Formats: sequence, C-alpha cells, structure tokens
Amino acid sequence: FTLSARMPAAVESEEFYVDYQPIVRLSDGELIGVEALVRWAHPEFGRLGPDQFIGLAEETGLIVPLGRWVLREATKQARRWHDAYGDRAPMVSVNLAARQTEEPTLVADVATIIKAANVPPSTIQLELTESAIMNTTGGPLRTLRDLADLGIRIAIDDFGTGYSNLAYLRHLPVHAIKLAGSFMEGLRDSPTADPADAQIVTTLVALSHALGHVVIAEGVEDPEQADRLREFGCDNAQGWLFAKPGRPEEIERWLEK
Ligand code: G
Ligand code: G
Ligand code: MN
Ligand code: NA
Repeated sequence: FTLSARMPAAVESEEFYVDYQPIVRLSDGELIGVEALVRWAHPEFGRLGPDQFIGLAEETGLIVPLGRWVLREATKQARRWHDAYGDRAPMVSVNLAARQTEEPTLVADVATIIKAANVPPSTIQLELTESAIMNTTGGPLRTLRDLADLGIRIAIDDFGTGYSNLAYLRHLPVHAIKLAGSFMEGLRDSPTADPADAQIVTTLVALSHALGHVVIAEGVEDPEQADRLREFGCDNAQGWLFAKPGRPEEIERWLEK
C-alpha cells in the first residue's frame, strides 16, 4: 500500500530511473541494442527492482503514466546516443505492459513521444508479451500495424511461454522474437540440463527465421549457452555473460572500447 500510494508522486519527482542491458550479436559480440529496464530509487526502501513494483503499477493503472515516462526517458537517451555515435548507436528496446496496450491512446502516445525526441523511429523497439498483444484494444493486427507504421520495431517478449496462436501471430508486423531466459537452463553444460529445452530453442529459432524475424535469446549466463545458441543460428543475445543492466555511461564505455 505505501508503495502504490507514493508511486504517482515518485513519477513526478523522478525517483525512477532507467538502466540499460546490452544486446549483442552472437557472431561477433558487437553491441546492437540495449533493453531499457526501470528502477525505483525509493527514499526509504532504497533501490527497488521492477519485480517489486511493476505488478502493483499494473493493478493500480499507474503503469500507464510510468510506462509513458520510461518510453520518453529511453527515447531521449536513444537521441543522445544517435547524436554521439550515429549509425553505431544501439537500438533501444522498451517493455510495454499489457495494461498499456489496453489504452486507446497508446499509438498516439508513442507517436508523440518519438516525434518529441526527434529520434530515428527504427532505433526504438517495443517489447510486448503474447498476452499484451492479444489484449490490445482495437485489435492486435490494427494496433501493431499502426505502431509499425511509425517506423519503430516490435518484439515479442518471453516468446514461447504464453499462449501463442501461431497461425495468428504470423500475420503481425513483428521484427524480433525474444526467447525467454527459462529456456536457457537446458543449454547449460550440465547433467541436469533438460534436453527438451534445446529442442524447443532450435525449433523456435527455425520458426522465427521462417517468419522473417530476428531472434534474441535472453538470460544467457555462461559461454556454453552462447555456443549452443550460435550453433542453432540464434542471431542476438542478452544476459549476464555479456553484461548486467547498467547506467548509460557503461553502454558508452562499451561503444568506445
Ligand atoms: O530488470 P529486471 O530483471 O529486474 O526486470 C524484471 C521484469 O520487469 C522483467 O520482466 C522486465 O520485463 C520488467 N520490466 C523492467 N522494466 C520495465 C518497464 O519499463 N515496463 C514494464 N512493463 N516492465 C518492465
Ligand atoms: O523483459 P524481461 O522479462 O525479459 O526482463 C529481463 C530481465 O532479466 C531483467 O530484469 C534483467 O535484469 C534480467 N536478466 C538479464 N540478464 C539475466 C541473466 O543472464 N540471468 C538472469 N537470471 N536474469 C537476467
Ligand atoms: Mn523484456
Ligand atoms: Na523477456
């Protein structure tokens, strides 16, 4: 209760901030993008992770203004990186909660934010889970087309963990598929690794490529997992093996090395 009571004021007073986690190309380790991840510097409770307040924000509807703030912050950061690094600037990938896709003004809000930041739309990607896509007010096809028409990219987050209607998903203008970190357990060089995970990952990579989507693996923690993903033809990866989420300066150090 105390958390949700403070949240509106916290959005106003900028107690929230955004960390960025590198997304790298598996073939050569090149930084191709970053995922924006919100944090809360709470005056009493210290640093809070999204697991501690995103659920609450969804229940109270505060995710709508908070999500808008995160997108605005991340697009401003994308603009700074574009000014400093040009074509080498990383794509910035931002999570959209299911509650946000229910907002009738979603597309207009995104358009306003992208225009105000004056950033090339193709450097912004929105991550939506399967359920966020299916719950869209105005229909998934219409909404995703309207978003894609802005020139931004759409990624399906945690792919393979929701209820996917594959026959339906294939008609949506999606650029990338993010494979949930839970599938990476089975790619470890360990006797307890479940071989079914490797089968699922191989199949999802093949399916995504057949549909013309880029594949990003999440939660990659060790070199064996990265090796297996390369073997399976997975394009990009994100995880502690490469870097933890960090401040924009850490991304800049990465770009300058
Ligand atoms: O950074 P961390 O691993 O703690 O993130 C936990 C969860 O919070 C992830 O599932 C991530 O998608 C979600 N999350 C992080 N930032 C945002 C955000 O800005 N908006 C939404 N909707 N979810 C976020
Ligand atoms: O949006 P999504 O649910 O994919 O959010 C990614 C979350 O996963 C972030 O909260 C991030 O901190 C976390 N994360 C990133 N890399 C790793 C990793 O290698 N292992 C684990 N366990 N979590 C990770
Ligand atoms: Mn995500
Ligand atoms: Na994910």
